[in-house]
Amino acid sequence: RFDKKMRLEIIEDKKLIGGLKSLKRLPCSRTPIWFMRQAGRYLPQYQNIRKKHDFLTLCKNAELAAEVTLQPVDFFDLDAAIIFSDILVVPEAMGMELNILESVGPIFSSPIRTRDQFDKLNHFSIESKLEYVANAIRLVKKTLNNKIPLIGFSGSPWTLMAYMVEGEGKTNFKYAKCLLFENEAFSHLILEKLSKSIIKYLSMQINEGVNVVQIFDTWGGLLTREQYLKFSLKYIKDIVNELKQTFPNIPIIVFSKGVFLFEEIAKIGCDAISVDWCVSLKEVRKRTNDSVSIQGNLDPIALFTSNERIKNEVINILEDFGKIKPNSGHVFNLGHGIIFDTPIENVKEMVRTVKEYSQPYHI
Ligand code: 1CP
Repeated sequence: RFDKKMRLEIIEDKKLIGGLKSLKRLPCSRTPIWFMRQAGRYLPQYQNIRKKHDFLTLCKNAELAAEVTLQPVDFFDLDAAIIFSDILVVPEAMGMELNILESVGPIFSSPIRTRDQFDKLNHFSIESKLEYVANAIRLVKKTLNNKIPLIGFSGSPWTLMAYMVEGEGKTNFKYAKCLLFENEAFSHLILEKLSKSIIKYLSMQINEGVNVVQIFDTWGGLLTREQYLKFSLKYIKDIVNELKQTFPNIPIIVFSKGVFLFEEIAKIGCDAISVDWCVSLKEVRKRTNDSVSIQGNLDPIALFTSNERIKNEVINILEDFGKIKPNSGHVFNLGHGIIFDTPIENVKEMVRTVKEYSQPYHI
């Protein structure tokens, strides 16, 4: 006998589209594929639009953001769309001036180094500032018509703090890391406030229709084990707990790049762990005991090699994960974002190989 909530969950599961089944560790006919930064500069279609508008304009214009979101989905026939935006729109909405410079990457002109600077930020109502993301989500959802899931996302509190304190990405994050070493109380205050904003932001995305959320903890791997648990994973866990209370059916993917504490991550209640190419999927699977789905993990550089090599590397990853038993799940992905000059023919080869060769791994 099932109670009402369980019955609803089962009905929900019946309606699930491919990629969502994998994230929920339900049987599916082949391994789904989508990839980090699938919308972007390696696509000529994106370049065409980007020539006319700068990056933040693209993010803030719902029609353009929706169009760019759908470009890779249509072109490669992918199993999920990822809403076009950036993790840094959250600090931008809090009042930090953001510039995304060609070849340099994102820069905040006035990084946060003091309590006074931090207090001046907007810690409330960032949802209204980020309404453009809601508008883009609504547009994309309409076009997708529930054929494939839409993935929403946010940076983790630590990764956003790293950019906010440092001011830019291409560094060793010495200001941000020194703050963790030297002023724990202030660090926790920042992380606490960011967590609250992220919960609101992701809740808004889910209410607008995203089917999955991913938390990008790109800079988790810069921390010691103890720091990672205390300053990064703790806050990701708070976010997961809070979201699960309101949205128990929305899968949550956690990507802590360069962090190998898979047992600890699997325990926070997320549905999937995204991993980079430095680990074996078999090992991650064994260590997490199939309690989460696993996303990964082709090295984006592999996409600069020959078609034959790409095919071999993709098959190696499918083989490394092994047979998908009931209660296990694999989503094929890159181990990090696709590189801006990746040849699109090679991306096609990766997608084709996953679709053609993954079926026998599903019983
Ligand atoms: O298709 C998709 O995946 C959606 C688009 C997306 C996502 C998920 C973009 C567009 N950015 C992100 C996430 C993001 N942004 C992360 C987490 C994932 C990861 O580690 O790659 C991070 C760390 C950022 C920060 C950021 N924004 C960078 C990283 C490099 C650095 O120097 O720190 C860069 C280059 C940006 C700008 C950006 N964001 C997205 C695009 C397409 C671009 C390039 C802008 C352009 O068109 O010139």
